[in-house]
Amino acid sequence: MSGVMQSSRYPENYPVDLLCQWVIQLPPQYRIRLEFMDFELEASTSCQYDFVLVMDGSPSSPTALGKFCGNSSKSVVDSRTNVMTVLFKSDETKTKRGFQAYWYAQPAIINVTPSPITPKVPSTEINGTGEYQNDNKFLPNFLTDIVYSQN
Ligand SMILES: [Ca+2]
Repeated sequence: MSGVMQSSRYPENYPVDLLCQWVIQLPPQYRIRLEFMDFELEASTSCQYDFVLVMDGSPSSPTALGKFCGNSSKSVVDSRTNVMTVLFKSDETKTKRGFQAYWYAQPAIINVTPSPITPKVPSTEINGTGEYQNDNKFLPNFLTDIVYSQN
């Protein structure tokens, strides 16, 4: 799963007074990586005129991941959920080339609470010298801490 998004009329200058929104929603076991390949918006100190706002989650309950303008975009933005919303706004003056970005799905890394492991009682044997030895067949705990979800 992947796709490309770009500003209106790219690579020609984008129009004024624009408000565009892209919502990428993937199955829950995926996360979204957004990579900007080209980025040129009107620059302003706090990106209040023209900007790209990348948000985690749906438009109704978003969390900001980054707001970009000018020539300086963070080149890669990763979502924390399976939904990413990208907003592009331009004001009434000054336009630039705009942006082009590529997004693709990545499998989520899910932290699973490890289920309790019943300790095995080490079996013992008596060797030739009469000493006890463990057979050391315990599962290492860390193997259950991280599960890579695959589908
Ligand atoms: Ca502008």
